[in-house]
Amino acid sequence: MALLPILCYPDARLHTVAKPVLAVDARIRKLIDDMLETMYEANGIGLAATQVDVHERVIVIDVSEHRNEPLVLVNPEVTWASQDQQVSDEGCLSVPGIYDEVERAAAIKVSALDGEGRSRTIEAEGMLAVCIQHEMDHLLGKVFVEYLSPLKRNRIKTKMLKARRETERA
Ligand code: K1U
Ligand code: ZN
Repeated sequence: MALLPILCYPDARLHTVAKPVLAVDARIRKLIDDMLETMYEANGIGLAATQVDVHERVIVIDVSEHRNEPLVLVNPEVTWASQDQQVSDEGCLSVPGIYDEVERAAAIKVSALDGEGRSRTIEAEGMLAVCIQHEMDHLLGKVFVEYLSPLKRNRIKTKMLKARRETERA
């Protein structure tokens, strides 16, 4: 397994639309293993392939208390979303240190392949529903800060660029 570098906002590569996975083969299984290791090491509850600069439809999630229930979704598609919305605080490993409220469907049904290429259907609500929608946005090239006002987004962009310059100087 290997730790993968995570792209940081603002980075044009985060806006790439991911392509469907054609086969869950050894290459994709290695990507999944590396993404899980990277997510756990970063203390995240999810990670999309886009964030590690791989533009294929793969996400990994673990919202369990003991961090021992990995969920792998390959080629995920939302088949149903509730009319009910919920507002939650979101963060993103690609936008470190920034948390803000986003409104999303409260419950969803998703079809996907698992890490072995088997079809499965997931019914999600609460944090799992939030996380799946956040990660699926990444696969469409969308970062959660795009739900915020242009003023907030520009402040975040400026803060991230300043932090990047300071890291480069150190
Ligand atoms: O970068 C990512 O896509 C992972 C992201 C997932 C996520 C967190 C919160 C709401 C929606 C999606 C994270 O794991 S950020 C770090 C984190 O563990 C966290 C942050 C805020 C609330 C809960 C967890
Ligand atoms: Zn994210």
